[in-house]
Amino acid sequence: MTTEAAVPTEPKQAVNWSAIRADFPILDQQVHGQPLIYLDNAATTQKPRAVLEALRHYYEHDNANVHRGIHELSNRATNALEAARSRAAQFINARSADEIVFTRGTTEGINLVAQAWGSKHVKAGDTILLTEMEHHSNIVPWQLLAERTGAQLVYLPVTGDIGLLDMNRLDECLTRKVKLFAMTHISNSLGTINPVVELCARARQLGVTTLVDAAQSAGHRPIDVQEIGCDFLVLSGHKMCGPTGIGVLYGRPEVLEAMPPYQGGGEMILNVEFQRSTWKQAPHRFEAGTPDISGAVGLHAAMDYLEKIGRHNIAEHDQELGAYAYAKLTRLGQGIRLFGPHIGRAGLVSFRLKDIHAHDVVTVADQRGVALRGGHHCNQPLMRKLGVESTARASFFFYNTTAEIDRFVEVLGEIQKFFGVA
Ligand code: C6P
Repeated sequence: MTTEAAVPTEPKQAVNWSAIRADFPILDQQVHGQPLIYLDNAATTQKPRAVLEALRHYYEHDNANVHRGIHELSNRATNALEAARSRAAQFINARSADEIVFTRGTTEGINLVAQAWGSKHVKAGDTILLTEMEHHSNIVPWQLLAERTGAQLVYLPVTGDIGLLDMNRLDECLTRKVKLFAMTHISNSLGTINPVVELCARARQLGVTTLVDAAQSAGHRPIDVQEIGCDFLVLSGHKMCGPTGIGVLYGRPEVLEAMPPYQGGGEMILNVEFQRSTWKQAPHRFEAGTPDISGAVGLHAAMDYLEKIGRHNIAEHDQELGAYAYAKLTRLGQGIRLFGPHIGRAGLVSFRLKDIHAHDVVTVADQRGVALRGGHHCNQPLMRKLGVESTARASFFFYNTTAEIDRFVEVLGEIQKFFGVA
């Protein structure tokens, strides 16, 4: 089994998806005189009113700096930040709020681990194992660490066009020399859902530390760090209905507590003298300076919102939209090349329309109101492996509809005709 397409089952509830769509004011507009069809959700998702209102309420009533004052507003702001931390712990089934570090997003979470954990545990001759489908955020920080320490990077291969991890090569790559195995949960270019439970279990058997990049999964399916069995997990709030600038790093408490600080400054210290300082315990040790308090408040509201819809429902709907789009796109015939697995895929589809540049596809689609993304999607090594420099990508969220997908496919048909590649 190479994908984890199945989502843990729960009693099915009927969800009124069109009522939910109405929670997102930005979707109700025209772009270039056409109704907006927003299919760039892997880059960032739109925000429901509940999140916008939480941000507004915070700034209208509670705004102050945290952990510093003993005045009422400062206490409220501190409580709001710590309530968001507890909410995040619950959202990913961490055992305690102390396992949650607020970051700017997935990228900063990985950099934090590469610097703080990596500088202590990785040395010359060690190996860091990644997969060939990693985002640059889960490659470059490890390259920087490898340059500093003399460690080596090894990549678990992806199988050609199908875009699954080649599990037959796992034993060869996951050896006792590996210090850390960092893997994406869902590929932002292929839509592959990786078997992170199995990968983490295999790593654990060898005492290898694991990091799961949940940037593309946290808003789309239930996440349970205890079930996954990872040491670290990172996510971005803005990809799951929350504001930009806030994210979460989960760390197993023993692992976090043994890590030196990431950045120095206010908030993370116990005592400072002219020549040396002592640090607070995790997670505060890793949060130097004023945190993104309003971001945490918005993320709290986003998590509540997603939970209210039900993440099992979201996951199911996501996969239905992905499968629907994939099936419709295959009908475009020889003129289209689709990337990633045929079945068990997440709600995004990458493709190329023969030799038409992805940016041309995206530009023409935009003129028709359809927001896509084109480029290497911060997956340059993967693109090279696939033999392309870029793809166009449509990525869905629960507020998208099959009617929007129909229109998107129709627009691609028009583009094919226009460029004569049908
Ligand atoms: N992908 C896209 O695909 P930040 O920018 O820190 O919020 O997230 C970085 C990141 C890390 N891992 C994966 C798997 C990702 O998909 C992303 C962000 C966006 O459009 C931007 S390239």
